[in-house]
Amino acid sequence: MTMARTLSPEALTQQVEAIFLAAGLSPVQAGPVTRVIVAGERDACKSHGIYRIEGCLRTLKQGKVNPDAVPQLVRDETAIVRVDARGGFANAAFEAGAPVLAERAQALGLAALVINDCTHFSALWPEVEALTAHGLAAIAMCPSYATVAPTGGTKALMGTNPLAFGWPRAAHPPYVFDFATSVAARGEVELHRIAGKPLPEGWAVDASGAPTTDPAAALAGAMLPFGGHKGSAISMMIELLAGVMIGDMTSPEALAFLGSTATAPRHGELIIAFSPERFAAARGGLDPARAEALFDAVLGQGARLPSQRRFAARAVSDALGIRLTAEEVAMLQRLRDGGLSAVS
Ligand code: NDP
Ligand code: PYC
Repeated sequence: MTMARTLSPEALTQQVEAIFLAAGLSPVQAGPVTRVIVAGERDACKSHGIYRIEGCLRTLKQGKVNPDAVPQLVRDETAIVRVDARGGFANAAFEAGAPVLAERAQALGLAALVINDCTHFSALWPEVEALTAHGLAAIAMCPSYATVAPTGGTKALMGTNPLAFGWPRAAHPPYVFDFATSVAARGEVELHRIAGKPLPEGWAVDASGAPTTDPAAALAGAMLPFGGHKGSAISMMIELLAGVMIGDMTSPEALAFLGSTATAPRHGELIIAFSPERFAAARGGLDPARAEALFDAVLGQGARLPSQRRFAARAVSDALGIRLTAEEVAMLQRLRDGGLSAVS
């Protein structure tokens, strides 16, 4: 019988990378994909942790991702850094472009990284967090595939379109938020379906447009935007900036291209980095204490900062290891032993 286990982040990294390499991902692709999945599991972000391995393998099995892609960086002296992911996962493309994005943002005050032609399944907080480590503020966004109805409508049009923001802090972990512009990530709906749990009300409508708490009916219907018309508009902004503007697929186009939501979506991503020092230079320079006063005021009311739960989970994982359920241990074993043939 398989038992629950606790693994160090390093041990889990080895296991996950071995699964991807054995399944045929090149080291260029397997390393960054493994890093983002293990970071999600370590930080208790279950909707983008090891549960995503099977979806990545399915995407590979169905030939929807290029396992050998070597991201191609196009660098000039402008503020726009471009990486052609060449049909590989976004994570390798981000790792290829991030150092140049950081250097450009520090030199120019702001710069953007455009990733084109990537397969995207992951959380965005690792990316904005990586940029805060360079002393930069950052915004990241991408479309997905059409699974979310606009407010007032009932048919899937936009994606769950994540939006992440990071702000660097000298003496604390950065201020980071990262959320789907749907009420929750689609991965959360999947996890409710797998656990046999109903959804909270207000998350989704079924295929006929009626409200539903049944995860399967929600997956066949449409999710709803967060915050009504406001989330709906932000989601559309992401379609425009990180789809139309960067010359890549919008969520309905990504769904039409793939034909289903069974594999990870193919589209682009936009990441914008800002140098707070450069912006503040003409106004007497940056005073980070003013940002800290805002954060303290939040905490002073008994509220918490976004990512506070995540950083606390990370501290526990780093000190005590990552706790995996018996089902999760069995899933890793099944994928390690069976490779692509273990994936439906
Ligand atoms: P959540 O609603 O779980 O969390 C959103 C953010 O809000 C987090 O930064 C979280 O911090 C913070 N937060 C939650 N509760 C509070 C609170 N009470 N006070 C202050 N802050 C709070 O995320 P979603 O389900 O919307 O998204 C999950 C992930 O899915 C994201 O990482 C996103 O990037 C990813 N995603 C990826 C997509 C893709 O196409 N690649 C598509 C859609 C989503 P904390 O983590 O500390 O709880
Ligand atoms: O959880 O909504 C989601 C999602 C879509 C693509 C990757 N994650």
